[in-house]
Formats: sequence, structure tokens, C-alpha cells
Amino acid sequence: MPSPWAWTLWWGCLMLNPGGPPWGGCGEGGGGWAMVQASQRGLGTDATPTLSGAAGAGTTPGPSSVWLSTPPTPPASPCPGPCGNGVCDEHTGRCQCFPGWRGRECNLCGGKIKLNSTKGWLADAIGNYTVDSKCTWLIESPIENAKIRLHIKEFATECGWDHLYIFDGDSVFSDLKAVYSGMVRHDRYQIQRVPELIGTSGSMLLHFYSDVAYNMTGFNITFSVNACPSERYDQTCSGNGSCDESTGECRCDEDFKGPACSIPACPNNCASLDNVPHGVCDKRKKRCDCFSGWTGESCSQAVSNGYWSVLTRDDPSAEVPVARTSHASMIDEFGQMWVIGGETFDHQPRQMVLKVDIDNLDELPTATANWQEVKAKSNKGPSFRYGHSAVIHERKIYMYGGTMRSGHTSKELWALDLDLLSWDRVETESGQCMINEDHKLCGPIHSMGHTATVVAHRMIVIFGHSPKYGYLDTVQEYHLGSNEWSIVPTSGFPVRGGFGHSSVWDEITNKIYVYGGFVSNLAPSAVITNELFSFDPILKTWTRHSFSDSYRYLHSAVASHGLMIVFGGNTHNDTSFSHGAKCFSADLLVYDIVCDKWHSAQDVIPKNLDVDLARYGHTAVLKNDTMLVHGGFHGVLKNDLIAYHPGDCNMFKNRAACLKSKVGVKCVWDTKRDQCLRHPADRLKSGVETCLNHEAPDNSTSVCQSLDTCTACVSTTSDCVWCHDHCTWSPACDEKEKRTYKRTVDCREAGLGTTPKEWCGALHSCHSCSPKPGCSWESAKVSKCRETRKKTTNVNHTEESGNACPASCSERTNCMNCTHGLCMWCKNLHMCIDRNAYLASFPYGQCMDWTTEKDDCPVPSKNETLPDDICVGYRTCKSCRSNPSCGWCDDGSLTGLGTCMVGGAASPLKRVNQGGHGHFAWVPDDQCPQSDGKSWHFTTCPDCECNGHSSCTVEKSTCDKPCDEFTGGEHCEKCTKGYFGDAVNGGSCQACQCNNQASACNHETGKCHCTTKGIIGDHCETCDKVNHYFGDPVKDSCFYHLTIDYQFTFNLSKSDDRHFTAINFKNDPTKSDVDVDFSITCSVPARMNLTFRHAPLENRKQISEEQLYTDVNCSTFKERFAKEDFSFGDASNTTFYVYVYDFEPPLWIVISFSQHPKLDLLQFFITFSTCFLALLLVAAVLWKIKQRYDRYRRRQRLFVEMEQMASRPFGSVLVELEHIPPDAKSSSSLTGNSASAPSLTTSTNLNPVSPSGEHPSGGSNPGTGDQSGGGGGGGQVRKRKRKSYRPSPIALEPCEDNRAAVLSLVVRLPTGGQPYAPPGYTGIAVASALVTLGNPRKTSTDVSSQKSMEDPKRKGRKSHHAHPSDI
Ligand SMILES: [Ca+2]
Repeated sequence: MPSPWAWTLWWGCLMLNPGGPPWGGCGEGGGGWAMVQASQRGLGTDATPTLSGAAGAGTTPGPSSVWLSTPPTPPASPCPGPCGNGVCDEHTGRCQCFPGWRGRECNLCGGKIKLNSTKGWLADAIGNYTVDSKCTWLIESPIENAKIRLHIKEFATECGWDHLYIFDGDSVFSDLKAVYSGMVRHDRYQIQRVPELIGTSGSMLLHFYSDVAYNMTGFNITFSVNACPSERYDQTCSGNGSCDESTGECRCDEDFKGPACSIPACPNNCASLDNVPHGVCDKRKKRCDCFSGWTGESCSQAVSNGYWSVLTRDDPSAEVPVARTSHASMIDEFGQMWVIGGETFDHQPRQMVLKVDIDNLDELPTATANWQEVKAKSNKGPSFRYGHSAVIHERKIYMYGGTMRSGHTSKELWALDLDLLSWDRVETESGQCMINEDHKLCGPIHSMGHTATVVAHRMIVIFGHSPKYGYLDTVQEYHLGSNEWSIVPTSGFPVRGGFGHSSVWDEITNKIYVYGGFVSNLAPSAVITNELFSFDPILKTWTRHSFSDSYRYLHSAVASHGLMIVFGGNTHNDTSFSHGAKCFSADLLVYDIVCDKWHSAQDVIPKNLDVDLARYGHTAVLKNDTMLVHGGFHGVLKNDLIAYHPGDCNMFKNRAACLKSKVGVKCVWDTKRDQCLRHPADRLKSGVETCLNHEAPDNSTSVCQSLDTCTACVSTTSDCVWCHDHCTWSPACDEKEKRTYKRTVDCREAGLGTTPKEWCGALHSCHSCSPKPGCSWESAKVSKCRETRKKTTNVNHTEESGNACPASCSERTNCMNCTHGLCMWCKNLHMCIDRNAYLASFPYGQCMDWTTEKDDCPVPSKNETLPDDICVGYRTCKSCRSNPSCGWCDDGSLTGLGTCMVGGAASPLKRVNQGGHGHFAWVPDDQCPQSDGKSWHFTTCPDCECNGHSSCTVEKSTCDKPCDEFTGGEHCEKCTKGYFGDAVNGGSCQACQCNNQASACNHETGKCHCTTKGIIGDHCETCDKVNHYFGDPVKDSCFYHLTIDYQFTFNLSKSDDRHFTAINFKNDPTKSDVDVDFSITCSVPARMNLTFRHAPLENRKQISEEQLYTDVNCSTFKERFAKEDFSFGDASNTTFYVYVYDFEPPLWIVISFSQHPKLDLLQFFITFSTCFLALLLVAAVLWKIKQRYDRYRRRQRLFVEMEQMASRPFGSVLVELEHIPPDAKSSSSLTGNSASAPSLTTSTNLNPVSPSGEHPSGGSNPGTGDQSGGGGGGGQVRKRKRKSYRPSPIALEPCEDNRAAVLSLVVRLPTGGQPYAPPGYTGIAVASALVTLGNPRKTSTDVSSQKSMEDPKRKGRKSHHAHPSDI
């Protein structure tokens, strides 16, 4: 029989899809779950089953009944988009969202709702969530003493900034189960094997907060009451067992084990991946019994290669240690592990110290850990803290700094005597301080996230984050013998400080290796880093080593036999999408200290290790060369203990394999004995090969070039030198030519010492900058820490120094002054921090709500004595409910009056201190007792919300109207017209005070909405003189002064004009001898009164106005007032008053008073036409003159032209033409042709005179035509040319346009039949002609051109004739 839940899901499926299954999953094996999944991908109208259960109908648990009471509406068209988790309201065309959803398409979560069914789901949004959103869900089990199980189906938010808080209880003050953020479960990626959380209190509160930048896909979470654990949300017991619903435990099938039956009993049948068996399966014990040399769940880990194991408890019934993160762990000389402090997410009073006895560490698989809480014997002890450092020295643990539960960061140094088990507060003596002129910074500094290492009786504290000084780049030193605390000056590479890095002491190189962290940047921000530095505790110098490929902070590191082993951490860069950089890393990286090389050791982590490795905030310690990882955070706090056992070098038999080995220890090759040995090979000082090759990494050149100071350049392991003025890779610098610097000493001697530019730029506050030697804080334009200028004797400088630094963010105590000072205010912790310090101050999302905007601060309340009361500012139930920490206490008057109080779903809460040390608890408060008729509301509001001004007697949730005390609105939340004040939650309203010039005022401020245009002032007490309104509104009104003879247009159509119903004008006619014309036009219906008053100025007040027209329509009104009836312009001046009223803006009014003499029309027309005629006449005359002038100009131009032409040299020749016999035709025609060449060429190739031109076919020589056929025209031309005399030019002068030219020829003059010219006469002459150039077909006489086209034989000759250049 299907459960009610399954039935509703089936019903939802039908409702969604009347026509058939919309997606494969609906109705199939997956049952309702597939439907839920589909809805979350965007279809989601089926959200109703759980949401209606969530809708607050607390009296009707069980989803089916609620479901039927709110049948879904079929999708309606009027809404612009789909109404994801809501229904479309057909009347308004808007989506009506189900409770807990908001947005135009009901696609975003919002508000605070209750879910009280036995199964359901919740999500951030359909698609991505939005920035700046807050959503709260309260899951209440309908069954008593039930376990609520949450299953994280999908989770991806912005790492470190967008958190989902999950509380086991009904308020945000209950125990915190998880703070999910970043990539937790997305596609195939998951950090948790069984992604479930169990709430045992009967209710769970989930609160999601996304900040103002970046959003991601968000989450889908399903919940069920009294269900069994499962790795998959759609299967019971991971599909490998059956659920015992009475106990909520799985009965696994024989091949699986684990609480969720998710672990195979014998993975891969105890064989390696290539099916070589390494053990046998013990089916009864459900585990592999491995052969010798193999270990792990599936016996796939070779012991000699290094392996991982999970340390179990000796006695499974013993109490489990509380999970913690950012704690400190260490191993004492007896091999006992000690754990101090850490963030625990609950505020129970606990013991800070845990002692762990680890037995049989190297014996497989019996290694166990026994946890024991250590109660310190002293009365006084440190309060719980995280982010502190702790070191062990001579049976004492020294703990320094850390952030306490109050959120404040400590500078305390405590010592725990391990034998006496008593705490002592160590008061240190001041040693060396950081001094810069008159600024001084002495340790110990309030700090968290630093590291501490003991070297030769000194505790060396590196970096950290201080609320006041920000990201520290200091090295502090505590001398354990002399009790002296110093801040030591360092040299070498200019390092940037930060928190969350790791520090290890390597006893082979005698250096501290500092890797990663979240460090201060040059911009006023902090970034995650991949840098590795070493610090020499004797010389106090920094050296930079090879970078790692990946960036991380809050990881762990241990140094073991020449290697630094790095595990886990937060690798997320501070951007929207992580691109594979995960919030919670499970990476195992190894740095080879000897060879300065990084490599990944990821392949030594077995796939089927039964533990969630990904984490940050954990600790790692070495015990017998085994790395022990404890605690940490991956959304949930961890309390497990994992061991990484290194392998054995002896197994490598050749040099390359030995030097390449990645077995968790450094292996070196003994060349004499051909043996692979563990580093350091003490017995062999020589003959040991440590690294495979020594060549510099390829990127050395670029690494060197990125360094811009001498000191930085020479303080690396990349073989960089300072080559005259830049940093370069050593072989790239010609030492003979250029001065090179290889040591910091060289740089210092040459005056190229550490430039404090890097140091100063990374300090972001006045407090951290001022004491730093070489730096000074400039606050002139852009506040910045800069290198101190040379002219330090400047008078201004001394003014700046001293106590000139403004209060640091950490010193600010309320939201207003915090946000004013470029800081960030954390609302739930009441803390002010630097804007770049969020991740450092709240690495586990402790701040649930923050702001940098003044406007976003909670309303300051009158009750300042309760600084912790974050709910006082909320004055309505709705706003109160939006805060997850607050609830509404209704006073029982049933009118909506109440108070917003701190509380949970059950009752208001109050904070009580618990035995000092900052321990406190939240206990129920009796401020809202039911016995007084009061009622408590957490996820809902009272039905009747009338702000105390009405009650709901007629309808349950509708205020009776009218509301009392001059209030109005749906909930009587505002003052009615004519009244102002704050009516909310019992507030009162006052009447508007507007000098009878307004009927209404702003219902909050009381500013009057004056009804007459021109009256201004909060109480309508004055005229707008700037805009020419004059008068006295208190006694009379304001009038606009109209100037005579002008037409005015008043446009009252702005939104500010909507309150106006009247406008007044007045006018004083000035001319005594002219009548006055009045005209007015109103664009909308309006009434008008017209009055006048005539009286001398001095006693005008006594004389009242006389009515001319009363209550007339002003749509178009014209009137003439004769000069005889009034007295204009003299001492007893008449003034007209126009009152326009009863209109509704927008409108415009056109109004004018004018005094014009009468116009004589006849005279006007005579004058006009005379003038017109005269003008016409003048125009005609001018036109004639212009014509004549133009003609004259043309003629002149012609003369000039002719003159120019005549200037060419020419002579006239008299030619006597004689009769030529027909047989002599050809030769004489040629002569004639030449003689008449000018005329001939002028008409281009056409020669009407020429006989050949007249008879083209005859002219062509039949003989030549036979010779060539139709083919080579060129040959013909040449032939003909040789035969006949053709005129050839002696000069061709092209004209400017290259279309014509002057062609000159020498011509022989006719001789009159004689062989020569008679004596005394010249026989030859030069003749010129204008010829055209270019295509002959385009010429004017194309008749013959066309002919020539017809005759290809002629074409050549003609072309030749016309284009001399073509030959
Ligand atoms: Ca965000």
C-alpha cells in the first residue's frame, strides 16, 4: 500500500502532466522522488506537497490532507513566465508564491517557513540562487522523539561566503550541526561518503545566507523522519540493505557494511586493480584479511609504498571526542598526543585538552586511539579558543593567541604543565620591539592563525592575523628561558604575512619552512598563496623556494626525513567559480627540501579508504614517522584520526627509481653500495646522490625577472642575481661587464638594501604601517602605507605621527560607526572587522549576516542597554520574522500589537553565563507567557495584524474598518489623510498643520501637500517668491504676478503637482487710456472667479475685492474691461485677481492681460500692399541689371579666349588647288592630305576630303587584303605605311585633360606644278591642329568609326591614325 507521501507525489505527477508522463522518471521505479528531482530542475509546481505542509498549518500534520486543502491551479496564461513554486493569479497576472518562495516567478527561496511533514525537500532556488538572499527553514518532526535525517542531494555555493547553517534544534542558538559552503556535492564530486546529517532534537533549523557578490547553483536537500541512512537519496540503505524503521538502522546485505550499507565488505574481492589477490575475504567479519605486506580495505595498499589507515577506538562504547577544527595537536616525548582547543560549533562548557593514547601504531590493522578529556587541576584556565598555536617544550604546552568564543582575539600565553595538568598564565617580559620613529609595537600581539615552532629554547611565532594590525608579517620570538617576548627584525626576501599557512622545522637544513596561507596583498585585500619560504632562526633571514602548483590555506604540514608533507586545506580562490579549486581539499603534496622540488603524492591515497579525507583546519603531527591527521572541517566538523605511514626506501633497487620514489620519506642513493637509503644517511657523508638532476627549473628566468629589488632577487633558490639594475637568472648575466650582486650583504653595501616598498604596500592600516621601519602612513588623498620619504624632518610628518591613527575597525562598537569607517559589521556577533578580514575572522562562517552599508544597519533602538538584543529594531511581525534569530510576541490584544524578541520556534530565549570562561547558554525566557494571553510566533505571524488600531471581528485576518485613531491602510499601518505619524505597532497619528492651505500631509513626516500652486513650506506658510508668487498664505493666499501684454502658460503636469487644486493670479494694468483684454484657457474642467480691487496703495488693505465673475468655467474665457469703468494705472490702481480652482492636474492654463490700441485694418492693408509692390519693382530692376552684367561677363571671357588662341604663332598660306589627272590621284591626294592635315586631324580619323575616306573599300589595297586575310592587322598597317607617305607629327602637346592635344606637322606647300617652290617662297610650313586623344569610337563623328568596325582591315590603320602612341 502506498504511503500518503507517495500518493501525493503520484498525484502531483498527474497534476503536472495531464496529457502523459512529461519525463521518464514520473511513475517509474523511482516513484515520487524522480518527480521531485524534475521539479527542482525548473518545473516545480509540484512543490505543494511539502510546502503546504510548510505553510504553517501546524495543526494538520501529514502532507496529504494539506495537499487536498490547497488544490493546485492549472498553469494559467496571464503571468509572463512560469510560476515555479507558486500559482498564477489570473486577476493580477502575477505569480502568487507558496510560503517560503519569492521572486517574480516564485523561483527563489525567501523568508522563514516551517516544514512539518515526515518527508520533503527544500532548495535555494530553481536554477542559481541570487546574491544577498536569506532563507530559513524550520523542520519539525510530526512524530515525537524522532530523528530528522537530512540528505544533501546537491550543494555548491561560493566557498567561504555563502553558507547554509544547519542547527539541531529550533533556533539559531541551538547546536550547530554543519556550515556548508563551497563545493560539497555537485555532479559526481562529493566530499562526504554518506552525505547525511541527523538531528536528534525533533526539529532542525536551516538558514541560508548569500552575500552581495557571486552566486552559484545552490543546493537541494531532502529530509525524512526516522529514516535509515543511505548514500543515495532515492534508495533505502544505499540500495544494499533493508531499513528497520523502528530503530532507523540498516540491515545490510551480506556483501555490504557500514551504517548506510555503502561499503563493500570486500572491495574488489581483496585484489588489486589488475585482479592479483592480496588477501582473502572474511565474509563473516565482512572484511579482507590481507596477505603480509598488503593492507587497506581491499588490501590494495602495499605497506612498503606507504599507506593510509583510520585509527579506531579501542573500546567502541567509549565516548567519542568532540569534533573540532583550528585546534592544536602535538606529540610529547612519551608518544602521547595532546589536542588543545579548537572551534567546536557548540557552546557547551568543555575541557580544552584531550589526551590521546595511540597503541600499536605500526601493527596492522590493530592501531587504536583512546581519547581522554583532561580536566585541568587549576582553577583558572584559558577560555576555549581556535586559531591559536601550541608547542610542547620540556613537559609544558605553551599556547598563544587564538580567537575566543566571544569572537575576540587573544594575545595570551598560557602554559599547561603536563605532569601537574595545571594551566598557568605566562606574563612575558618585553624584549625587542618594532620601532619606527615614535611608533612602537611590542609583542605579544593579539593574533590568530599564526604558527609557532620551538627552536633552541625559543618559540618562533610566524605571521598571523590581528584584529587591529591586520595580516601580520612579523616574526615574534618568545625565549622560553628568559621569558622575554620580542618582535625580531628580519632580512632577506620581503615576505607578505598572513594566516592559515603551515610551518615546519626541518632539522637537516635547520630552517623553518613556511608554506601557503592567506596573505596580505598589495591591493588592500588578501589572497591565497602558493609560495614557500624558509626562515633561518639564527640569521633571521627569509629565502624564497620553489612554488607549489596549488594555492591553499588552513592545511597541515609535517617535515619528515627531508620532505615536507602537506595535506588538505582550503584551495578555493576568492572568485565565483572555483575551476576545480575546492573549498575542501584532499590533496597530498610533498616538497623535497633537499632538491627544492614539489610533487603530488595523490596516487598513494587509496580510492576506497573508508573516510572523508577532504578538509581544512585539521592538524597533522608525526609519531614514529607516521603522520597523524586529526579533526578539521568540511562543512561538518571532524573528530577522526587518520594515519599516513610512509614507505620504505630499501625496496628500490636502482638509482632512478630510488631518487624518483614518492613513499613519504626522502630516499637517497648510495653510489658505493648501490643501495637506496632513507635520508639523512648519517653514516655516509659522501657518495650519496640525493636528487635526480640539478638543472634549474625552466621558469627560473621568469621567476628572476619578476623580482624588482636586489634583496628579493638574491634571496631565492632560483639562482637569481642582481645584474647591475635588474634581476636575472645567474648564467644570463655577464659578470665581466656588469656589476652583479649575489648576497643580501652585497645589496646592502651597494645601498640596494631591502626597499620597504613591498613591506609597506602590504600593510593596509595605519596601525600596522606606522611601527614598521621604513614605512609611513599617508592619509592625504588615498590612505596608503608608503615607503618613508627621505625628508623625514618635515614638520608635517611629526603631526601625522603619534596617536594620529584613527580607530581601527576592531575598536568600533556599533554598526553605524563601523560601516562609516570602511569596515564590515557582523550583525549576529556584534563585531566590527576590517573589510579584508572576513575569511580570517570567520573561517567557519561564524558570521551569519554582515554589512558594509550604513543603510543596512539594524535600526538603532532606544533601549541601548541591550546591545545583544538584535531583534529590538524590528517593529512589525513581518520584518521580525525575516531574521532567523527573532520571533514575535503578540500581546494578546488580538490587534496585532507585539514585540520582536530573540528566540526560537518554541519560545523567546535569553543568554545566561555558564561558569565563567565565556561559556554561555541560551535558555527559554518567560517574557512571553501564555498565561498572560500572549502568544509566540516564529515562522508565522498573528492572523490579525492591525498595529493596535483595529481588531478582526468580522473576518479572521482582515482588520475591521475604519481603523481607530486616524489610521488606515490594509493593516492600519499608516495615518489617514490629514494626519501624520508612525502608526506601526501602536504608534499614534497627529493632525496635519497646514494653515488651511492643505487637507493632507505626508503621513510620515507631516509635510503638508499645499493645494494652491505657489504656496510652499512644511506648513504651507510662505509663498514661492523665487517663482514670482507673492502674498501671504496665512491670511490670504499667494498670487502669480502676471505682466501686462504677455501671455503665460502654466503647465501643472509634474508628479509634484498632483496635490494642487487651485492657482491664483493678479495683474495691475498700467496704461490709463487703453481698455484691458483678459483671456484664459484651461485644458481640463476648472472653475474661475474674477475679482478686482481699486484703491490707493496705502489703504488698499481696507478695501475688499469686488466680484466680477464668480464660478465660471474657464475652459475658454475672454473679456474686455473698458477704461471708462475702471481706473487703470493711476494712484488708485485697479488690480484684477483671478482664482482658478477645482481642477485636477495634469492641466495647463493659458492666461493673459493685455492693453493694445485698436488696429485700423484698411490702413494696414494699404501700407502693406504698397510696400509689397515697391519691393517687387526693385526686385525686377535688379534682375534685369544682373542679366546684362552676366552677358557682358560672357563676352569678356570670349575675348580673352580668342586672344589666347591668337597668341599661338600662325601664318596664312594660300593654296592653289590644281586639277590632278586620275592616274596621279593617289600621290597627289597624299600631298593634299598632308597639306590639309589640320582640318583632317581635327575631325579625328575621318577624312571627308580624302578620296580614300570617301571610298573605304576602294581605298584599301586589294593586294594587301589578299596577303593577310583577316588576321594580323598590325602587319598590314606596317606594310601600308611603307608604301604611302603618311603625315607624322613633329610634336604632340596633350591638353590638361589628356583627351585632346595640339598636333604639329611639317607640311610641304604646293609648288604650283613646279618641282620646287619658286625662289623667294618657302616650300614647307609648320601646321598645327587640335586633335582628340583616346578611343575614336567615343568621338563625335562615329559614323565612319562604325564603318571601320565593320571592316577589320581599316581598323588598324584608323587606330594608328588617331593614337600615335598606339604604334
Ligand atoms: Ca556570494
